[in-house]
Amino acid sequence: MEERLMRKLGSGSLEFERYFSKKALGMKASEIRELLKLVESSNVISLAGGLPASETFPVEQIKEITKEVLEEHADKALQYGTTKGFTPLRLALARWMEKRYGIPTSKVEIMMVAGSQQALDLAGRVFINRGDIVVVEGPTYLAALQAFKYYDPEFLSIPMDHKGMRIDLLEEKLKKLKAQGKKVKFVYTVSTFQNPMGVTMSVDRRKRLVELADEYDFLIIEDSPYTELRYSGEPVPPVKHFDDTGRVIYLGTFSKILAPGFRLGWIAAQPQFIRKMEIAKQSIDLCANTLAQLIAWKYVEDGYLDEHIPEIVEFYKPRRDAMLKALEDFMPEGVGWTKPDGGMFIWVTLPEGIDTKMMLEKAVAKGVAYVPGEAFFAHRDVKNTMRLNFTYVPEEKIREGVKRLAEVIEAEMKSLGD
Ligand code: PMP
Ligand code: G9A
Repeated sequence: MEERLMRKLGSGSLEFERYFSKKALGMKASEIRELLKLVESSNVISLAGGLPASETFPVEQIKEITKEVLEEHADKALQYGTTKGFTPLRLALARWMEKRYGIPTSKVEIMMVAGSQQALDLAGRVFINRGDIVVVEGPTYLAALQAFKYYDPEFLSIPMDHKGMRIDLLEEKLKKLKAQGKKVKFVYTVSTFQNPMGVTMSVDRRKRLVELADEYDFLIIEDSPYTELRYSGEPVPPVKHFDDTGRVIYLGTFSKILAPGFRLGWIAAQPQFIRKMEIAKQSIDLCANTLAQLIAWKYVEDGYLDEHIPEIVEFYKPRRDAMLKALEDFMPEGVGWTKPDGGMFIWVTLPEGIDTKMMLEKAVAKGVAYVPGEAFFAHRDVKNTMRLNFTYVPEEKIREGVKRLAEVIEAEMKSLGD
């Protein structure tokens, strides 16, 4: 038996590649997901994956709510549901959008999805024709690039600074494109505590982006998983708050305010957009996990979410501070980094000439991992940056991890100078 299994798992006699579609052959693995495999199985301090701390998962509340849901609503919680999602949850989220972000929202504008990652794929499906111009931040969330890429857009990457996407540069590009008779299909932005940089788009830029969308006729996909994780500074309204025409498609998720294992997120958008994405979702998974939806409904409706957010913030703030302090204490001259008011990431820029992808192996050998910045750029044309996560490991480990990393960087800088 064993022998047969080994034969099947081994290279065997099939030439597997020739069975794949052209699309499948073009798919590339996510660097983050691959790195997760590596650090799961070793003693490396991982500053790589964007994982929430498991200590923040509200286990007791989840137990309590699950019991209640199963005792009182098992018929719905264990049954198939509509593709758009469980109506009382959609209603609760519509109220949440209004109360929290000042965005008047009706339940017909909300659809539940299997994490905002699924929403990114749905956006690709319903909006992107081959060759359409999709604007992304440079750098941007790499799994958004992965999701959109499947639909063959042409990426236009707009540089970032500490106030988010350079909207002035976007405007220049839009003018040029218009002169060539071309249009942008949508702009994708992680507007608040961006992944990977941690920066937040300023209010002025948010307003201008919406004005430009009206003027140049494009959509905006605002992906906002980190908005509630603010450790300092004043809240900033979502881009969608400034949208009167329905051009902004807002993506929310329970991954960072409840637990990512629920695989539950939502899309808030014009009913016409929701309807098309609903049809696209039908063939993918029929509906989002209903048990998860009913638990999330109680979690929002009964006020647990409001109570839990300040607890998460209190838990992560010292971790953010510990990373900033360690960077300050250990990094050599010539290394720069962002100073985020929230979220999960800090972005580090090394001197030109250092290739962080090449350096990763040395860092892992010294017991620390990060995500090389290259994969966050649509055209993979920037080599000297990296993303560090500060939510997953405790303060002492963050400090030790940054110390190890600083040593690796210092050695790399020396060898570059030699
Ligand atoms: N968008 C961004 C910007 C993210 O950082 C993440 C998760 N790291 C996602 C989407 C996907 O999140 P989920 O599917 O868990 O909601
Ligand atoms: O792929 C995951 O596990 C989600 C994390 C995303 C990230 O690290 O940006």
